[in-house]
Amino acid sequence: MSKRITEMCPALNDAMPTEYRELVENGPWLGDKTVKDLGTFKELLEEHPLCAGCNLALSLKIILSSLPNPADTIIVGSTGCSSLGFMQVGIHNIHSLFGNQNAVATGVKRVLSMRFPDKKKDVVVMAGDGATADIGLDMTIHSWFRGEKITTIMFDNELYANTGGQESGMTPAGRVAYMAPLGKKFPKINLFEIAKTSGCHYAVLLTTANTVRLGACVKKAILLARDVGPTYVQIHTPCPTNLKIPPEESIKVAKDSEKERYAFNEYVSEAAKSFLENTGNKK
Ligand SMILES: Cc1ncc(C[n+]2csc(CCOP(=O)(O)OP(=O)(O)O)c2C)c(N)n1
Ligand SMILES: [Mg+2]
Repeated sequence: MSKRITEMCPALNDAMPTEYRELVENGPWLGDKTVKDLGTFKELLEEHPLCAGCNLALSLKIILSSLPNPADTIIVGSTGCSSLGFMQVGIHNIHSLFGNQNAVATGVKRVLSMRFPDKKKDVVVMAGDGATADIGLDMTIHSWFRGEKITTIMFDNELYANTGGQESGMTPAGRVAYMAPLGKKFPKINLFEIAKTSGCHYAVLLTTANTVRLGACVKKAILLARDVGPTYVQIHTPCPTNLKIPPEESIKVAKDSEKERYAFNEYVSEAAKSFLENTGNKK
């Protein structure tokens, strides 16, 4: 909830691991970091146990490097591949029961608003497609209906990767997976359109193909959630392990998908537009 929790007792300074000292002294705390600053500061997530070539891991690193105020950000995660990375993330994060992430985030946001009325605390949900659009759909949509000021980020690898490859509502029609050998019988859910009609003030569809744009959109989504209302970021994160993509080709797969069926699409509500205009953030 604040960088003070990360800071160490000066007497223990010499005893702390170098990694930790670097995070405290040169983490993304100062200034408004962007993807372009990567390499100049200590990242909130460096090593992680996700598979080689994982687009979700790449997105996670980009997102964590684009938080407008990491020291006052709380991430609410859910079970799935992304949850394996959160143990190594250097800011507050909560692992909620699978599917409950937007309900938990609602509670966290409301309590923080009461406890720190004069501070801006960002609550960001990060979860897979199964958690967001299948088992947690009720929690996701109802947080949007209620106008909760939280950002929901979905890592859309288009299946339940962590449990071995079952189909989800976000799996495209016809897709065969390790545990869905007959192929998906109906089309992919259009959660982007649902977000637009369920009270989100900002919704964006994108891939890992353009990391600078991904970082900028995440930042915008979090800033709009602070002051205007719910926001939604849907990132296509093709899974090399389940989709049998050679790790070195996984970015190419994301790039191709952006050209074909996962084209960049951004929705900004009228209220969000005027907020951006008034705050000079239009660009
Ligand atoms: C309440 C509950 N139901 C089911 C599970 C089993 N489970 C763990 S991970 C997972 C799949 C997650 O899929 P997704 O949200 O798409 O994330 P991914 O692993 O693809 O990143 C499931 C069903 C669970 N842990 N808890
Ligand atoms: Mg998934």
